[in-house]
Amino acid sequence: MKLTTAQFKKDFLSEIETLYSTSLDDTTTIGQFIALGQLVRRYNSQSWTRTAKLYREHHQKQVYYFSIEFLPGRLLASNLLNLNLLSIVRKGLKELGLDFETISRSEPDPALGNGGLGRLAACYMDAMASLKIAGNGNGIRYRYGLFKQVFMDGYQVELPDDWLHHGNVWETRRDNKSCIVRFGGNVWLQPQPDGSLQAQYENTDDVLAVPYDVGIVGYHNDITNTLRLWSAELPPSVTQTYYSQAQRDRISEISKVLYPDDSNSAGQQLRLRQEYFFSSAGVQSIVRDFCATHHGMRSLGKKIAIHINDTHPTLVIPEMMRLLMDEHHCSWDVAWTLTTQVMSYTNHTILQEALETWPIGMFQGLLPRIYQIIVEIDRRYRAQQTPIFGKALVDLTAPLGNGQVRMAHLAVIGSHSVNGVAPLHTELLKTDVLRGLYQVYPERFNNKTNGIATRRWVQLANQPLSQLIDQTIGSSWRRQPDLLQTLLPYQQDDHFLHQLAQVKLTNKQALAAYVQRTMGIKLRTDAIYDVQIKRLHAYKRQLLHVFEILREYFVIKDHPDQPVVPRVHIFGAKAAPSYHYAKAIIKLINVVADMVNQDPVIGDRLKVVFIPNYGVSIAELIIPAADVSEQISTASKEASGTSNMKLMANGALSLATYDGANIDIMQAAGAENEYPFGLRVHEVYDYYQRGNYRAAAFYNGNPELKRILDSLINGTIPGIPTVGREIYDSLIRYNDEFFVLADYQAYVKQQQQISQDFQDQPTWQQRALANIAASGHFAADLAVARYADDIWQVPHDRLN
Ligand code: GPK
Repeated sequence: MKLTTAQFKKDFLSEIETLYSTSLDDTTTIGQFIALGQLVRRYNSQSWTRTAKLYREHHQKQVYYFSIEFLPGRLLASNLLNLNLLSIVRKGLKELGLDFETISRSEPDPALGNGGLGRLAACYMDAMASLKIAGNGNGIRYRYGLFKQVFMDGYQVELPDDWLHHGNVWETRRDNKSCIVRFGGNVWLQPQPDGSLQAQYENTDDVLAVPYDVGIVGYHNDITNTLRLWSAELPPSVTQTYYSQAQRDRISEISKVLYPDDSNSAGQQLRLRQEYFFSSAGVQSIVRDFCATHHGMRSLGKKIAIHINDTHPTLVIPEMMRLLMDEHHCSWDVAWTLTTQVMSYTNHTILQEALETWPIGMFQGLLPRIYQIIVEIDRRYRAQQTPIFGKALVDLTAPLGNGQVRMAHLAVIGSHSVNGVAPLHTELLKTDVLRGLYQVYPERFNNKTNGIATRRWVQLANQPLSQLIDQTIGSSWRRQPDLLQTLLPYQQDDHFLHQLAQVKLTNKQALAAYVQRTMGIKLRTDAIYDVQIKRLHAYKRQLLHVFEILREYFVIKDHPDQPVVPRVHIFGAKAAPSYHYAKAIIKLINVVADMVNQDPVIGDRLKVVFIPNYGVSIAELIIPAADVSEQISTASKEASGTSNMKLMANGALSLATYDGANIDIMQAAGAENEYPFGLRVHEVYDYYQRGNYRAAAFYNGNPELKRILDSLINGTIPGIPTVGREIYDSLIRYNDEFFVLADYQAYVKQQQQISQDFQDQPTWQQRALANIAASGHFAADLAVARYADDIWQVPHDRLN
């Protein structure tokens, strides 16, 4: 939009005046943020209204992305970037004596997700708007986000994340779009005079779902899509006063907190209530909107696409069936055809414990009508497929089995498309996790490799790099990230490589300043910044990284006078509060960090920083400063990874196993520009099949490794008698489930290679550039365009 600096200043001051009835110098930073947010909303309000109208008038097919997690990050800067107002606002504020970055940092970062899955959903929202796809998000407005992490005595402590304390400037409550979601009670089918059956309910627990809409601004295209987040409230009723406190609590609990357990199927009833709550409210509002503009249901499949992001929203399938049959009087067959036309599903993990199942007893009690529908889906599936595939396979793959409702099976059976998130992952879905269903529906399976919002992760997070790229190849890459390829010839340009090194230095200085200010640790900026940022999970093997730190520590202690290439090891990770082992590793990292950081012999040659409360905003600070990207999961376990893509786009070289999208990064940027190592998937599977993995053999066969492991239990690392023993036992006594010891030697070899290679800065920067240049490959815009073409069948802008 068009705006002068003078106009902006005038508008901003008047916003302050309207909101606070006082002058600018009498406001707080958060107050200034809220005023600025309101103003940006006002600037964008026509676009939001117009977008909705445009889609309606053109009868554009709508995509609804259902996700129990969204991690949008702070929105002020990204909205301004997309509205093309960032530099005007920055300049205007400066003229008013204010600093944009300071104001921006006061914005709460909504932690409505755990990790990769939730951030992916947010990157895709941004991409849909930027591609002019009529894309809507559908999720939960958690009153409290993922816990705030602090360390006390090195242990993780969880504090509530009161992100709505000052309200949320970006949201609009829409009471007129509320709907009722029913739980529990009794249900029966009542024959009607016309012979049809009508579902009757009694004694249900009703919850009012109220939507809060957040505008998602497209990049320089005057499009604003909607992310709809549902909040659970008491239904309006004359008898409202008779709700007992217990009933009130049960209702408000539904949208109170995000489940902090990621990659783990939480068995709790509340989780199932959350899942049905946002699935039902979302589908009801979709069908209501659809009916307002269409006659009958016939064209539903052509006008609506519903995407199921992991299994949590799978109940959209029986819920759509319920609405079509019970409220719109479709036959089963018509309803089923429409439902499967509309639905598509993405799987994000092969970990068994993350595949959701619900005990039938609990499910039936909580969702009796939905359960009836699932029973019928199950019955028909068995009747149809048994003659073709036999009873054994059908038992294995049906929606109901072993006394459980199996969400992944229901999602595959009720969708027309099932995708994994990297080629290897999709292959493992076909051959392992969902192989039975792949036999039944081979045509449904496809791959959609994950992507990242380059706008946030490069343009906003790394402005020094973005400016250098602009100066070098012009600014078209900002719309078409694949143009980053044209940077590759600058591998031969010494001046450019020098500037690239300067950019990295600037970013390291910014991170070092943050670490100094918040943790009191002083970091050298000429060290290798070796970064591992992701959820704390055994399969992601932060432990392997700790072993490398201990190895480096012992090298210096043994040979204090020998020169070493300085390193800074940086961690960011939250552990699920109930994940005992992950919390033990957090304690270990913190203890090792103290031991190393305080040792005068070590000095500034080796530092370890575990930055607390990792999330989107801290990632934006760490990623641009990274030299080395640790992507060291056990081969087969990381479905894709997305921090690997963000780090490469910022010029970090991957130290990576042959897992998930690491493989694709190596292909795109050239393996010679990364540090691959470790077991391949087939070797991991061979160990499983043969049962011949012996962790102790690696321990006994490698004195260096033995010394490291022994240091966990012999007092070398002080203050971890229990934690150290527990970790030691997991490796030796319980035979190292994730093959940490098997990969140790190959990992260390690459780490040593890194120390050597880093000293040749021109060559290192050439390789960093190869990564940046190849990163366009992983732009979310491209990934979403593939979803649009292959799965949702919706039109979109071309990226040129
Ligand atoms: C996968 F199953 C899950 C989950 O519950 N949470 C989550 O963040 C991640 N994921 C995968 O672990 C990553 O490999 C992947 O890149 C990400 O989802 C997005 O697909």
